[in-house]
Amino acid sequence: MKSRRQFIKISSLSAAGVIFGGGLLETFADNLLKKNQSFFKGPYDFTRTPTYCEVCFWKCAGWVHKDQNGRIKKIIGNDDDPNCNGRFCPRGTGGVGMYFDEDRLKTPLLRVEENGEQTYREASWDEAFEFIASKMKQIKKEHGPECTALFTHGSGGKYFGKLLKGFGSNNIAAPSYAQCRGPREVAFLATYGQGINSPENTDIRDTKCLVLIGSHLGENMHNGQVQEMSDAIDKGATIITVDPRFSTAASKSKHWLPIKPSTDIALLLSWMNVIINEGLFDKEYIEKYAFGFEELKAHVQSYTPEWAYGVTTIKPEQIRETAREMANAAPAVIVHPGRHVTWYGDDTQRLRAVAILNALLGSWGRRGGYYNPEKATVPHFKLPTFPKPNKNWRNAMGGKYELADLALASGVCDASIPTPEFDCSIRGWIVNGTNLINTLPDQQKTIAAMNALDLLVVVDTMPMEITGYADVVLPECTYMERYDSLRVSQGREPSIALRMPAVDPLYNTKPAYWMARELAKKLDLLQYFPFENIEEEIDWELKQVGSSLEEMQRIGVKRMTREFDDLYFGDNEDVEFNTNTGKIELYSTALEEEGFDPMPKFTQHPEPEEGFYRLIYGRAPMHTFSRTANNPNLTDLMDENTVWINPKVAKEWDLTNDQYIFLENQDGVISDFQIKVRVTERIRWDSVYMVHGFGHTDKRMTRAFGKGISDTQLITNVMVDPIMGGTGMRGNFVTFRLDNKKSEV
Ligand SMILES: Nc1nc2c(c(=O)[nH]1)N[C@H]1C(S)=C(S)[C@@H](COP(=O)(O)OP(=O)(O)OC[C@H]3O[C@@H](n4cnc5c(=O)[nH]c(N)nc54)[C@H](O)[C@@H]3O)O[C@H]1N2
Ligand SMILES: Nc1nc2c(c(=O)[nH]1)N[C@H]1C(S)=C(S)[C@@H](COP(=O)(O)OP(=O)(O)OC[C@H]3O[C@@H](n4cnc5c(=O)[nH]c(N)nc54)[C@H](O)[C@@H]3O)O[C@H]1N2
Ligand code: SF4
Ligand SMILES: [Mo]
Repeated sequence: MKSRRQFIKISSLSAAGVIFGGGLLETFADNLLKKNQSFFKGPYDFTRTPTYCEVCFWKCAGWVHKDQNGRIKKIIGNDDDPNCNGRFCPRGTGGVGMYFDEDRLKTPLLRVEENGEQTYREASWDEAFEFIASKMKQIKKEHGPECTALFTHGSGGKYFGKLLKGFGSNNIAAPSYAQCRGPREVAFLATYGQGINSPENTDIRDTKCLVLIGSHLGENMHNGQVQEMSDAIDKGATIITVDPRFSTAASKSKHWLPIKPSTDIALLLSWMNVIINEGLFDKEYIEKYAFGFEELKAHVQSYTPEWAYGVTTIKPEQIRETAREMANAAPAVIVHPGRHVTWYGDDTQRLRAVAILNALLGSWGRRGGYYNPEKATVPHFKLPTFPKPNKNWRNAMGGKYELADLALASGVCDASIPTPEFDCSIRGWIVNGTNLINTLPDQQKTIAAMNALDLLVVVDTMPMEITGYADVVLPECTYMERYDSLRVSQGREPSIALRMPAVDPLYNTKPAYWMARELAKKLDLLQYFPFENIEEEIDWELKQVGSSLEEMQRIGVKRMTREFDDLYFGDNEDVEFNTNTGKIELYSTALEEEGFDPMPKFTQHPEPEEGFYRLIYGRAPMHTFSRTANNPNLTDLMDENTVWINPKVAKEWDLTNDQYIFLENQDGVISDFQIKVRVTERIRWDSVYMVHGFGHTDKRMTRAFGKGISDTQLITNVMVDPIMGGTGMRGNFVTFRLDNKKSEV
């Protein structure tokens, strides 16, 4: 028998720091040393310096360790950090590979034409900034400052955001909203008047029953959650996993419900049916806190387990048994809200169903359910008021997506494509730390938008696909080589963490803060960057909360005490929810006002035609999206994705393990590269599965180029959520091409 601990590889794989610290790193370090003699000089004589991880957005705080020569050896977790409890996940441990990656961007690049061909030439920082500033001024003059936009996913977004707001635009979007958790935030806001945010306020540590709908914790390596799930399992919690694939989480579950993809709302509604009709809901809680129970009760009557069986393929007994299991554990039960929830376009309604189910079980505000998080208040230095933009991307949306509480990356992209109906004329993009080509679905649309631009600036650390479309490429140094703004996390208790450079930046790379400030100088916007450098700004902020840069350099993480004693609701406590009715809205008045269903309904989605299979995707424990695909340490652990195919299907197609094939989608798009077949019972016969982030097309990434295939390339059908504009990406179907695609072209 495998020990349950084996699944959560965080603690054991952290020791992999030692493995990385051996041969591979050493070779890289020595090669670098030969090429770049100054690389371990610098003012930092600490042998360990604090940082927080930038490999994913859990932002674990840790220590970068160096040897006596000042060479980076490893990164390990900071014991005081509530996000990681001293343990990094494999990606965080392997993060040092981002620093050592010899394919990194090394110097600013400018697009030029040579002999009628477009190419890049190396440029000085001043030349690059001069070019950007003059283009931005031109856009401002011809179209208005609002015709610029920022796409960002990562620390630098704060500084470029300030620059853009100062310039006069609020088109600032991150893919972590409309391509990720947006529908969840809107659904929980509509229900509880409060979003989930990050890190999620799920009290997994103390739960007795955790229901995972798609959320593939264990492959989704969001650190604190995975650790808590492991602890909960050790304490005997029941795990129920709903997934068409036998995920790692499913393998640790008492119940695996291999649902037919796209039918989750049916299951959720029938669970409500059982819980209400069998009287298993939390009567006092519903009476005291909820609005619209009678309407909900009437609404779910037709959604019986027998009905749901026909839709979901999950047996009625299993639906009843799992519903009872949840109610037994209540209120210490979590129907997990998920994170990447943009699946089928009705995602806000699916997440509403999740939120309502939690309310019936009385888990919101209860130990083992959802706790009330707190965040430290760290004041920012008061800046002059930003100019008020006269328009933004929303003007191109014709009044749609009013309930989106953040900008849509896909919306800004759409608003950049001139159309006869509406020319929003966004003409300039700054793209910081997001590989839009692999991040936004419908690549052709992204490319069309970029082709219409007058200016495309890309700030990145690696020569990712997106850099190949830029007019100017600005190479950022990695997170181990820079300061960034303080990490101010929400949690059971508030905490702040510092990131400081462990070493000087390699090559001619610079931090985003410096870039934004230099650009501000050229655009006469220095009033928004009153501090000469980021250290001064951080020190000022820290002093407002009784700490200092000097203290944080020593401790890395500061845990604060909660201001309010309201982690959970008190017994029978009166609670005012931030909704129209002041109650938990089982029946949403806000959705009704906007013309949407006040309670979630099931709608049937298209199914694959004969010979096609639904394309579903997810994460691997050792990679983050496409950002780690060239990381020497992590490619060592996994260097390509595979396509999971059910044995029944493999037999029909005569496919065998490890065979390489092309995939073709419903719109005739054929993958650029081939993918290795993995025949496995762990996937339903109507779907195929792959890990997102592979199939890179830029040759400058020598380890990632041509390895595996890109799910994004095959996502041409986008199911847009009418409520908030999220881009549902799981309505795509693929078939197999066993021929050699190239010989046909
Ligand atoms: N290692 C690693 N961890 C990560 C990340 C990473 O890149 N690498 N990224 C982080 C980020 S930003 C996010 S948003 C999260 C995403 O991670 P989650 O929010 O946990 O995952 P999802 O993308 O919702 O779900 C992927 C799972 O959904 C299943 N699935 C597919 N279709 C359906 C369906 O119709 N119904 C059901 N019930 N299940 C279905 C797939 O089989 C797969 O197991 O992961 C985070 N953690
Ligand atoms: N097809 C498909 N699309 C998806 C998803 C999916 O599963 N499948 N997942 C969605 C989700 S949940 C999310 S959150 C988004 C994630 O979307 P992104 O965050 O855009 O994902 P990445 O592909 O990792 O792109 C990150 C980029 O940042 C660069 N980078 C890394 N470190 C730094 C740094 O320190 N500074 C700078 N300036 N750049 C840096 C990397 O080199 C890379 O180009 O994608 C969404 N899109
Ligand atoms: S979960 Fe892993 S990759 Fe994400 S921040 Fe933490 S250590 Fe880094
Ligand atoms: Mo995400």
